[in-house]
Amino acid sequence: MAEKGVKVFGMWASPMVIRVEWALRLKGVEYEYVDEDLANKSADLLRYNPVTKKVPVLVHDGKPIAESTIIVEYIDEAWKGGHPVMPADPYERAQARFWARYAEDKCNAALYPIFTTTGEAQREVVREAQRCLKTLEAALEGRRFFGGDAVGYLDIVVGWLAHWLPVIEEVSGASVVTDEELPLMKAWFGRFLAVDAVRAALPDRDRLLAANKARREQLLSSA
Ligand SMILES: N[C@@H](CCC(=O)N[C@@H](CS)C(=O)NCC(=O)O)C(=O)O
Repeated sequence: MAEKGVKVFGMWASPMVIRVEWALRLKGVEYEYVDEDLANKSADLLRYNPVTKKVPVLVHDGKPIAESTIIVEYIDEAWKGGHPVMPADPYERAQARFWARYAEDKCNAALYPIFTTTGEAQREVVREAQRCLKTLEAALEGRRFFGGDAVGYLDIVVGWLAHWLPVIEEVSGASVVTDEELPLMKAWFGRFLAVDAVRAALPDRDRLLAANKARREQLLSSA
């Protein structure tokens, strides 16, 4: 008989895994969290996600689903009641997916090099990342959240920025999301992190800071 219940295979410092936890918490779904050592993946993870072998994986009544954004959409459809994640209107839904794709493809790619650069090279990378986030910020115009009056799909997809980016800024000495350059995004960081379901799943900041510091030192020394 298939295993019942909801399990999340994750890694505590992953900005992708937290999307799944946020969606489940917003829906009020109870789940078991399994933290993976990505250097030594469990047999369960490899069995549930033999294709990419990555986290997050959601296992619902024994059935596995991979890819964080796909999992978030699945959660919204599987638990229709409670907090709506996807916009009800098809056009709004398409817009949310468009911006999520833009953030994943363009902004994440623009942000990553901040972590691995220093000096003038880093300043140029920061300017490019700010241009990208400025474009994304347009989706916040006149709204409390990307989802409107409440947290929605796009908030969940880009929400990691609110907790992880200040850590990356501190570790790398760069300033990206400032009141001067990205005022709407900066204000949204505060509003998003104040939501109970969001706050409850955040990894400890000091632990995240230490892990990112060690990672940057390792990347810089092997460059
Ligand atoms: N596009 C995937 C990315 C997932 C991903 O990159 N997961 C990382 C942790 S943040 C991972 O499992 N890395 C281990 C590996 O690549 O083997 C998603 O959104 O779920």
